[in-house]
Amino acid sequence: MDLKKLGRKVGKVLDNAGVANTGKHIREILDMDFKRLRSTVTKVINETPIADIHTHIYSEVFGDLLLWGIDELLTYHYLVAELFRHKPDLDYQTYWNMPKQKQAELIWDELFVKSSPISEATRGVVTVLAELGLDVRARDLNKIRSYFAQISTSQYMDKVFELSNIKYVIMTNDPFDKKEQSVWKAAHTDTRFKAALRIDGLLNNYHQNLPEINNQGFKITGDELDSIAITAIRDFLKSWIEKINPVYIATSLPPDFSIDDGSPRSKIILECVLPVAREAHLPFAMMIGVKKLQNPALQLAGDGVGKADVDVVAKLARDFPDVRFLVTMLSRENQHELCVTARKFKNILVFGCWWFVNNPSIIREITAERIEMLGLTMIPQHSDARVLDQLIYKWSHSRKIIADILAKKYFDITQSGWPVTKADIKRDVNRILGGQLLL
Ligand code: HDL
Ligand code: ZN
Repeated sequence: MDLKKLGRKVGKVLDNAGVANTGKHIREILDMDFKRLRSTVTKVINETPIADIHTHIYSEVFGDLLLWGIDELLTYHYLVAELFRHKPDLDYQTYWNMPKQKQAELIWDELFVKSSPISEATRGVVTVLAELGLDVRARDLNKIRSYFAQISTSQYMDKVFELSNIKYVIMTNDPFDKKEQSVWKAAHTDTRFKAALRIDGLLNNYHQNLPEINNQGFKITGDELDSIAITAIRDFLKSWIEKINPVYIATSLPPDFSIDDGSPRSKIILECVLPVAREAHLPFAMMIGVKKLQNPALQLAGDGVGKADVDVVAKLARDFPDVRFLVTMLSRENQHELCVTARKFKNILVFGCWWFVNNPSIIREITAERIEMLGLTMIPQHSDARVLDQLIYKWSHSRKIIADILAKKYFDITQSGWPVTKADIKRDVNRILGGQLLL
């Protein structure tokens, strides 16, 4: 007898025996075939307000650091890279010298009119326009522009947060960015935006940013990382933690990142960042595997990817058991090893499908192996949105994939008779996507 029939029989017997509700419960559970189960998981995921733990968007108070609207969507660096593949004869500097509107028109023409927008980044623009309810059949960019021209920044921000059902986003805040510095002098009150202290400038460009550290009042003379410098850098970090109240401290790191190479980066991580993070009870987020400016002519679009040594993550987690490490890696080849390493160290929290692995085919693979190895102790996704509107598509695309994988995993256990109720699914989804794991 198949499981469903058995479940109905058992349910009836229990009903007749007056065992309150159990029969109904069992029938409800066993009746949840995969389609029903998936639609329940999808509904729960869509209804769960998401904590988006890594983005490059800003609240309104940050002024023109906040990017939004169709021309910003079209000139997103992912699409710039794709434009040059469509127009290899286009000179890089000619493009960079164009006004943004002209850049957007060129990208629209090449990637959306003369070709089908089926790459993940072009598809994303189509998803945004569809979810805004815009008619794109005419493929008329100026008609689309007219929608954005008639809505204010704050109205649009409310709309984007509503459509994408985001609880809050965590920004990427750079202590070396002059524009940001002026903002932090005033109060910053939009609770939909939390801060992250991004210290690439300190770790990956220390000597270049030494003057700025001095300008901010943390006196370091000479290039040596002596005790005075170490103290000054700790104070620099503490002052920014005080100023912006970050959820975590973060940095990106190259594929060849090593912690025992005696470099300024290693010394600053070991003697400044981790002791300050421990004292402030802040996680340290390492985003590992980016080859900065592999093609400098592409500027922001010029970064590449490389396989990194996951042993460095294990060593740091082992040597600093009282510091929490958020880790995401850029190379698809690093994902399985990172999951295994996270099984060895409880202070590693794996998160997101970052950048070049933020594509449906790879999100699917990574999310399945993370659930299989880490269960519900990982954060499956962040958006990495650079343009406000991208919250809509990055989460619409990822929610569908995560719902499908989760449904399959729930279905597997229901097939073995394990009860999975809507309450279970809500609890689990809120845990991995609602920000609980970061608390
Ligand atoms: O270092 C990072 O945070 C990366 O996400 C880069 O900002 C990258 O340019 C990006 O936007 N990736 O999606
Ligand atoms: Zn990012």
